[in-house]
Amino acid sequence: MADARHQAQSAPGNGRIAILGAGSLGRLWAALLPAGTTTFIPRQYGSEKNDPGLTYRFQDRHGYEYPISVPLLDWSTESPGAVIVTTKAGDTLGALEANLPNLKPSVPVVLFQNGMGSQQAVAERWPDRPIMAASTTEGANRPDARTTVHAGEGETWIGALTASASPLVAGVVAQLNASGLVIHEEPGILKRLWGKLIINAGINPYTAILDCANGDILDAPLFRNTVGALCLELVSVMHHEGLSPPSPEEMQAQIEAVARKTAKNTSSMCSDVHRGKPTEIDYINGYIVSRARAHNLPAPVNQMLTERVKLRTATQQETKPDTPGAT
Ligand code: KPL
Repeated sequence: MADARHQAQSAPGNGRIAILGAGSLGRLWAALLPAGTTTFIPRQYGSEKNDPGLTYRFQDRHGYEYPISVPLLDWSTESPGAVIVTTKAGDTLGALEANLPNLKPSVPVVLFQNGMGSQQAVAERWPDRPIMAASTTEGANRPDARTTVHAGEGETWIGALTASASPLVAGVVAQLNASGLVIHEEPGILKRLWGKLIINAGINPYTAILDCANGDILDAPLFRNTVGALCLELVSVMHHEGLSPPSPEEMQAQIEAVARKTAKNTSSMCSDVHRGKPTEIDYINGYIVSRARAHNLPAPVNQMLTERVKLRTATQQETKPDTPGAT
């Protein structure tokens, strides 16, 4: 069944939205924004290079499945109105280095990366560009290479990381609202990103190490024996970063509540390990370790989780050298 939004071609006023990163989240936005208003930015050296566009099947929240076709951006003939970046945290800086020279300096760039550190690196690299960060709880996955599923309804918050982005946030939110998703302007985006970082730091590494669904960590001795100390480390780092963290008990309750609510989900990190892909551990627990070091604080639990996830990735890559997968 075709979605009504895709029947009507809407003409964007000030350029289409270009999406950098054709993984689950990038495909979710491309499927839900009105047809004709998005393009994918082609990879520099990819199989997509000479393709006219990207075609896949999309399953919406009601279980309806329909085909989506999104053209590839041709930088020589088109100037996008905004860029949304849905690459993995570790790929973001390189992907932007390759593409930003083509983009007008006044065009907003919205970063959708998990964890922390990649957003700051981009804002520091291009301080004069309008750079924004987004935090989202929308869930999407790709059960196979041709299908993208909108797996969980959530909300998205967008806020400015650089000064020139501040006056443009409302316009970007209005543009993305055409997706039908719930999107908010967020003046305190860093606090929001830290909120998500806490959840990811408290769930993702455990699922990757234990090779289990989110809910299964709750009774695992590794989680039970270390989550209290993990929260103490997080609280201490957040204090030193000038943020107002919740109490360690509240933080643990938040982590456990999300693990319970998403009990059957496979976390993004567990799924990366399965597919033999690099994880985002350096931008989650690894980021906490580096901020702890900067403040001369100990972070042994975050350190242990970071090392164990890296070990899992290395072992998996040895046993599964040719895992096919998504971007
Ligand atoms: O955001 C997530 C992830 O998988 O990265 C959680 C909250 C753990 C849900 O799966």
